[in-house]
Amino acid sequence: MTNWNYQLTHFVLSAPDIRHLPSDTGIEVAFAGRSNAGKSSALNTLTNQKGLARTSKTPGRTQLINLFEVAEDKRLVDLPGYGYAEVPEEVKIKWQRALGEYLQKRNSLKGLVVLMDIRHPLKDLDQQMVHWAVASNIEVMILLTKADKLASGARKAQLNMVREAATAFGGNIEIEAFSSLKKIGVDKLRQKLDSWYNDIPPAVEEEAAEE
Ligand SMILES: Nc1nc2c(ncn2[C@@H]2O[C@H](COP(=O)(O)OP(=O)(O)O)[C@@H](O)[C@H]2O)c(=O)[nH]1
Ligand SMILES: [Mg+2]
Repeated sequence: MTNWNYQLTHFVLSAPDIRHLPSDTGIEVAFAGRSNAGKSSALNTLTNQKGLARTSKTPGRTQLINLFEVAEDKRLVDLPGYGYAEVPEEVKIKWQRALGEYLQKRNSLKGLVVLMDIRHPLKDLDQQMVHWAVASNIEVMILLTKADKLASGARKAQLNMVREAATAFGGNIEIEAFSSLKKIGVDKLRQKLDSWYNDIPPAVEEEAAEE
């Protein structure tokens, strides 16, 4: 199995919508989450590049789809954050539809990383994203971001709670605590991306052993 060098990731283009993405070949992994969930920070941490994906203290600023290349035909996609209160309802609905279409129709989309603030996980739109992905046979990893904001006991409790709740989605979803600030969960994320880019099928969940 190749261990991809995420440090070599470079920006390719920004697209106003999914129709403007480049050709649908190779393997694509998308990052999704509410505005301010820590998506851009996670991409910067993953790639060890401070300014690769812009981070902002003002939520909702990035309305473009940003596309990056890890290696030839291995892409990362930073989707616009959802759930930003000040975006007009009409725009929100349009974007949600486009997002659903992207998940359903993009052949190269292999995996979806859904980022949620560990203190406020599994909001409606987070759940919808995971549902869509599982229904479209796209593998999902959930990162509970800003894990540094919780003490280790509370962090584990949240992690267990979300792992328990996520069984309802089906589809063998890996869920990890993550912090860009404290570099928690970065190796887990890299391993998951490696497995997706190497096109390795997920481990089959074993039925409860007899003995
Ligand atoms: N404490 C802490 N703050 C973070 C972390 N990751 C991101 N943030 C902060 O959360 C805010 C939003 O981060 P950003 O990456 O721009 O979120 P995005 O909107 O999902 O791309 C910024 O103020 C970041 O500094 C983290 O791991 N720990
Ligand atoms: Mg961002």
